[in-house]
Formats: sequence, structure tokens, C-alpha cells
Amino acid sequence: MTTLPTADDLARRAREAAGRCGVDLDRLAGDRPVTSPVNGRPLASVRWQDAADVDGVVIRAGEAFRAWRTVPAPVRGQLVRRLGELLREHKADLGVLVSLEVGKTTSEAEGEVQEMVDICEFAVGLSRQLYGRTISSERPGHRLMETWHPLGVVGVISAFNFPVAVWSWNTAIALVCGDPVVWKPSELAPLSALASAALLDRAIAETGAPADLGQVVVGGPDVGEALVAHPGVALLSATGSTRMGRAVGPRVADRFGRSLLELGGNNAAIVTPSADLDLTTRGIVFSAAGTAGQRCTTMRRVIAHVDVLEQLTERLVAAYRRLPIGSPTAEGTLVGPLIHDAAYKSMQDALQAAQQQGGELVVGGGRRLADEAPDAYYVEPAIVRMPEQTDVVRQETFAPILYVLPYRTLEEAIALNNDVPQGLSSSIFTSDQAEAERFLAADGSDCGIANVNIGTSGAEIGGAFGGEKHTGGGRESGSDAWRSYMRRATNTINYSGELPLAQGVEFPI
Ligand code: UN1
Repeated sequence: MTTLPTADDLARRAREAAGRCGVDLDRLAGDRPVTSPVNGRPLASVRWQDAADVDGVVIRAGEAFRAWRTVPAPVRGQLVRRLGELLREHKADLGVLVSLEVGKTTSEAEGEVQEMVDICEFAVGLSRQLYGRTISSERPGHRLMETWHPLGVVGVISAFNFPVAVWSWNTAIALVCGDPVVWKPSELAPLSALASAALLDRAIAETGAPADLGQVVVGGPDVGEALVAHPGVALLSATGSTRMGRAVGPRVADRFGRSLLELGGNNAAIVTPSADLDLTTRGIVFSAAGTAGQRCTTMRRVIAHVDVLEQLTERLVAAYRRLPIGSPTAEGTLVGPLIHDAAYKSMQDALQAAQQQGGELVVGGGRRLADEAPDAYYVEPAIVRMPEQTDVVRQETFAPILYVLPYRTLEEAIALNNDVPQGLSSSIFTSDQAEAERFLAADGSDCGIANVNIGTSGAEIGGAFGGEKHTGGGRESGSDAWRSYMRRATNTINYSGELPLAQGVEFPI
């Protein structure tokens, strides 16, 4: 009796969901196979475009920009409002596509779509709040102010693990800011991309906005490279590995473009002696094992005080043993598959390296369902006790491995938290307010996200999302992340009838 759905069943479900979202089914008639990590079998096929197509796409986006930039921002918001409604209506359809293409459980896949709806709502409100400042002028009869204008074409390169939400964070904000978007989705998730793009196309048509405001180019790395290099792309927002960011950042900078980089994380939780261990255990397991360890916010390290380390590890091991691993579409599953064989191999390599570097594997690491689906990679999330923060712990392995490290003083714990190249997310579990404040202070966590008594993953869209150091420094989503998508003009207005110069300069002509 098989527990995984058949290839035909998955292909039919994907096709139907894509059709309901309005995907032109001709686009699914290409020669590039799409594989489902659920069973390792072909799910569909798509046609790839290539680098030569990018120029025309960016030029059309530039034309759309020239029309869209003068549409009042609250009117631009109406397009995003409609997009949000359509996403809400098709939450289940898009959820199915995300689940089948990247292996998320139904709840997590639908949660991803909910993030899309949320960012649309945020952006609609924002469309009436793109505020500039009025600044006191040093000269009489003068006013100083700043105005935020649309920036230009935004290129979005997204990763497989949040195949559509990251596009929506960029797109909802870019559109209200007056910018068109050209999207290069992950090669591994073209169906959910085409479905999201079809919903945007529909919102554009229904609201009478310029047709080329949202374009998607399904293709390989050459498409991404063409977007990075194109002088018509004003802002390049890229999510992926630090290696990718290292290639993208300097090339965009070289042409004086802007880039917004959201790269790897190596997120830790500090667990202090006063932590509520029940809540802590649940918080850690969601962040470390959820999404099969494939979020950039996944918790990869626990830094536990020596007085609670044993007890905490026991609780975590017990919870890990109970984790339901299996088909992400089956009810009750909490851990779905890894994306592909390379992810599985990198997990095995890291586990081996960790043990060579003094680590002790306390639970997990094994493969599941290999007989039934030899090309799907289900794994037991692993916990490894490490005596210290060795090389392998300082690297991001995109798989569910949680390293547990001991500490004695909070200073030492914070130093360990910060002593990795990445700086995305972090948390502290404590009931001691002073400890929490120390962690959040200027000399505390050096990450873009620092939490208290919740895990490192699962951020809401209302805050700015991103991190420091090798995470790339970009901020997307809420708060004032919109400023990256606009250009600021400083305006000085003279209504005095005189011409006093700033800094008291005299120029008597
Ligand atoms: C990512 O993994 O690229 O905070 C994004 C989270 C999600 C977003 C993750 N809201 O885990």
C-alpha cells in the first residue's frame, strides 16, 4: 500500500490548479520537465525562455513604467487590492502548486499564500502613506521638503523555498511605489510562478493598468544573469545563496544599479536557565524542523545554558521522534521532503563533517520512504550536539540539521550567536527581562531579526525582513522597506522674493 500520491494524480492536480488560476495551458507544453519533490517524478513540463528574451521584456516594462509612474499612488493601490482579492480567492489552488512543486505541507503552503494576501493589504494602505518629510530651512521664506518618486523597473529573482511569497513582497510594494516588475522565478517552481503571474495579469486587465507591469520570464540562470546586467533594471531584488549574492551584488553595483539582497541565514536560539522549556521546545521544533529545514529563517543552532542543555535536548529528541514525516499533502504531516538529491547529499555531508568535528548525532538523519519513492528525499530532521562552533556549524546547510551548543555566560552565548558569517534571524528564550533586553541591545544579537520567546522563522509581513553580513543587508516586505523601491528628491522652495544663499555665502552679482 503506497502512502505517496501517484505521478498521474499529482500532475492532474497541478494542471487543474494552474488552469483555475488562469495559466494558459499552452505554457505547460514545453520540453523542460518540472519534478515534484513529493514523489521525485515529473509533474509537468514548461517552456523556458532565454537571455535573449530579457531585453524586450525589460524594454516593455520600461514603457509601462513611463505610464504608471504618474498614476496617483492610491489609484495604483487599487491594482494591488484586486491582486490581493484574487490571491485570497485562489489560496487553495496556489497552495496546491506550492505544495506539489516544493514539498511544503498544505498548511505551510497556504501560509505562504496568506503572506501574499497580507502584503497586498499592507501595500494598499501604504499607497496612501508614501510620506516625505518637511524640513526646517535655515533661510527665511524657504521651505525644504522631500518627495518620493517611482524608481523604475524592478527585477526579482526568487528561490524555490518561498517560490511565490517573496515575489509578492516585492511586487505589491513595487506596484504601489510606481514600479513594474520583471520576475525570474526559481527553475524548480515555474508552475506556482505562472499561476501567480496569471492572477496579476487578470488584476491588471480588470483595473485597466498597463499590461506589462508584471512580467515573468521562466528560464535558467542565463535569464537571471541578463536581468542583473540590464541597465534598464533599476533595482534588482535577489533571494538565494550567499554565493549567488556575491555574484549579483558587484555586477549590479558596477552599473550603478541598486540591489536588494536576501541571502543565507544561520539562525540561532539562545536558551537561558529561566526559559519556559515547554514553549521553547515547541518554538524550536517549528523553526528547526518545519519546512524540512528549508527556510532562510530556519533555526540551525541552539545555544543552551549548561544547566538546561540536557533537559532541553531530551525534550527536543522526544519531539523529533514524534514528528510525522511524509507526503506534504497528507493530513497530519509536519515534515515533507527535501527539494532534491543534492539537498539530501549536502545534509549527509554536513552530518558526516559534524561528527568528524566532534559532534554527536543524537537523533534523526536517516532517509525515509526511499523504497517507495527512490527519487524523493524524505529525511528525519537531525539534532547534533557540538562541543563548540566548528566550521560546519558556521556554514548554512539547507536541510533540517540543528546543532546544539553549550554556554555558561550570556556574553558567551551572544558572542556565539554572532560568530557566524550570516546575520538573518535570532532569538532568545528567557523569562528574565534583563537578559532579553541585553540580547536586543546594540551589543546584543547582530541579526536583522531578533526575537524573544519565539523561534527564528515565521516572521509577519509587517516588519522589514532581511539581515546583515553575508545575508546581504537588504530589507523587504513591511515597515519602511518601500523606500528601496523609490527615489528621493529633496526640494528647496523659495517664496521670499530674495535670494539668500545657504551657509551665509555671499555672491553679490
Ligand atoms: C525565506 O525563507 O526566504 O519568516 C523567507 C519566515 C517567512 C519568510 C521566509 N515569513 O520564515
